[in-house]
Amino acid sequence: MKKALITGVTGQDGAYLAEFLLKKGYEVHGIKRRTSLFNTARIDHIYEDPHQTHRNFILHYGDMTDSSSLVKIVQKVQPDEIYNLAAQSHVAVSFEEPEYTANSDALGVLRLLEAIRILGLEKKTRFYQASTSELYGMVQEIPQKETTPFYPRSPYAVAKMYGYWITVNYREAYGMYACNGILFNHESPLRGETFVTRKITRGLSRIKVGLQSELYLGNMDAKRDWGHARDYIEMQWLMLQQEKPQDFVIATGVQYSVRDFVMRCAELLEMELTWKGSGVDETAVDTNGKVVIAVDPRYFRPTEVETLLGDPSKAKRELGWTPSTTFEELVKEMVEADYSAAQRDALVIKHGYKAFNVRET
Ligand code: NDP
Ligand code: GDR
Repeated sequence: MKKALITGVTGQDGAYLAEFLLKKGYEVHGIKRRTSLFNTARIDHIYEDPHQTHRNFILHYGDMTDSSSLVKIVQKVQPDEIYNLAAQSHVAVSFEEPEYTANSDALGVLRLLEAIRILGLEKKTRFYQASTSELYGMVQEIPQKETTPFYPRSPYAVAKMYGYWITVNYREAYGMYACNGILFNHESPLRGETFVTRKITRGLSRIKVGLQSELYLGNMDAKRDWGHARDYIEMQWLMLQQEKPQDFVIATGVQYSVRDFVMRCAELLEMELTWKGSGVDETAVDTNGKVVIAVDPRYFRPTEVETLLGDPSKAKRELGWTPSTTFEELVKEMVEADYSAAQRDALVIKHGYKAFNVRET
């Protein structure tokens, strides 16, 4: 039975990947942080009671900023594969917490690679690094592929650039099977509520059922290449099953703006929106003239990534991979999940109970 260790197992991708690997027959180990409230909502459905004698899904406390915890876990698990998904993954937050972001997203990668090396597992343990399209930042070529030069535009992207190169360096220096997946944005109903897609599907759903009055957004014209997380985690696994380690761009090759995402979502919720004004004064109003969406400059970033479009032809050619979920299907799945949650919250409130998940993002 193969053993996999996933850092960031409580996150969007970690949850999908853990479920996927369990189905493939792996013994799956995950690293979770100590938090003051439960942080395992995304993996509760696959959780196994630690009092059982045999388990295929095992969680360990650890942190990317703490070498000793990482070394101990890698030593104990002796994994065949490590998927390094843990990161402070919010680009805007990285401007607020640049040092912590560098510690977890850059040095964290080094700590894990060193754990493999110190324990003499270079020939046994294969390593996947969650790299990102944010590396392209101020784009130097359209579409972006594996050979496109990087130009990071945030503390997050700069930290991830270190993670990318240290992975390449350990592959070349120590012959480790280590590779980067350069993944473009991927979303799902499990996406964190403060990323723009989920913020829109959740916010408009709550407005539709009367739980919220307005939704505030930042740059409406940013363009992204959005895929479904479920499709992308399969690629993370595939990358570790090849003869030789290589880096791959994973994307759909199709681009939409934040505004396109809003309009598709509104259409599904049967909300008719009209845009008014421009720049920081831009709003979207409903058929009664009531403001539903307003631009709030607090969501602008000091340096923005305006446009990203990936070229996944290497992954198609060499791994036989094509994404199976279209943009339309992605938005629909996310809207259905958030609309149903909003309806549930509205019902609970109507019957005199306080819904627990009412905070605006
Ligand atoms: P999430 O933000 O949903 O999950 C991040 C995970 O990392 C969570 O489990 C989080 O724990 C954990 N984590 C954060 N900091 C630490 C730390 N210091 N020590 C241990 N664990 C930590 O991200 P995604 O699932 O969306 O993304 C997975 C990875 O892929 C990330 O590295 C991200 O940067 C990268 N990526 C994501 C893309 C996307 O579009 N989703 C695209 C390209 C790259 P907790 O639950 O406790 O917060
Ligand atoms: P991104 O995702 O920065 O691409 O990073 P996010 O959804 O945060 O932003 C996408 C674009 O939307 C614009 N935007 C807003 N963003 C947020 N979060 N909130 C808003 O209100 C808002 N309004 C407009 C942003 O300015 C941006 O242009 C994600 C993360 O998952 C990273 O970890 C990952 O590496 C990259 O995708 C690929």
